[in-house]
Amino acid sequence: MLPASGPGNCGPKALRCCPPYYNAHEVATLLRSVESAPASGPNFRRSQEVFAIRDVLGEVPGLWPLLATDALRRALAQLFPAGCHLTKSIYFDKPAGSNWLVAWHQDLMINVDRRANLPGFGPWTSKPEGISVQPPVAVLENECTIRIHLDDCDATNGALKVVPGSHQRGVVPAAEIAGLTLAATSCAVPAGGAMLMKPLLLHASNRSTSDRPRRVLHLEFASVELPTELVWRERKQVMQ
Ligand SMILES: O=C(O)CCC(=O)C(=O)O
Repeated sequence: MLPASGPGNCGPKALRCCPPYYNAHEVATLLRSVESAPASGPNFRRSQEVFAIRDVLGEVPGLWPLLATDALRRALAQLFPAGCHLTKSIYFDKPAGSNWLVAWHQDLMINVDRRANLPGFGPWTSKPEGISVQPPVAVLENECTIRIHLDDCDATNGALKVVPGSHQRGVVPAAEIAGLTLAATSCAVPAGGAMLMKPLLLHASNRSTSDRPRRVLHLEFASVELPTELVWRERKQVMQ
């Protein structure tokens, strides 16, 4: 893992773990807001092992004003000095003792409003919650994910494991992934802390062996625009 740095000092690396962005009161308020979600519809996935809300900012409109603190805005201004937009938001609750594990992967798909025949875009998927596509690698290289942790998180309750530097390899062929994961490291983050990573960073997470939950708000941001034929389905302009 790279050395810790403050939100005003997050450089253009694949991964940074920063001191808390949100204090205990703010974390409790964020959790109450998420818990107010209606919990039904195609964006909700609930089982014993995981509770996930896709497009959580759309499902819980009161969440963004709580998230958009000075600390988050400073971090975004450092990452995207010319401004940016949010492109995806997901809430993940990995409950205590959960058997949910996530295999090694890169985040290659973006959510869009329609299909379009565009060079460099594909494969496409259509799910009940909407259409997704793998864009050209330049789009993925531009994006940055901020994962806001709402519980103390370590290797026992599903901290992300990552392969440092793997974001610089473009789209990694499936056959090469296992060899690269020998260099993996686990990213512990305190409640209220944020983990910043590039979507092309290889990552995975283990089952929980802990009696503590691991709740995370996963937010993706970009400064590039898509071709005029396509719109990011969850696009939200970020005012800095
Ligand atoms: O939160 C996790 O454990 C994994 C989620 C993930 O890998 C993803 O959203 O791409």
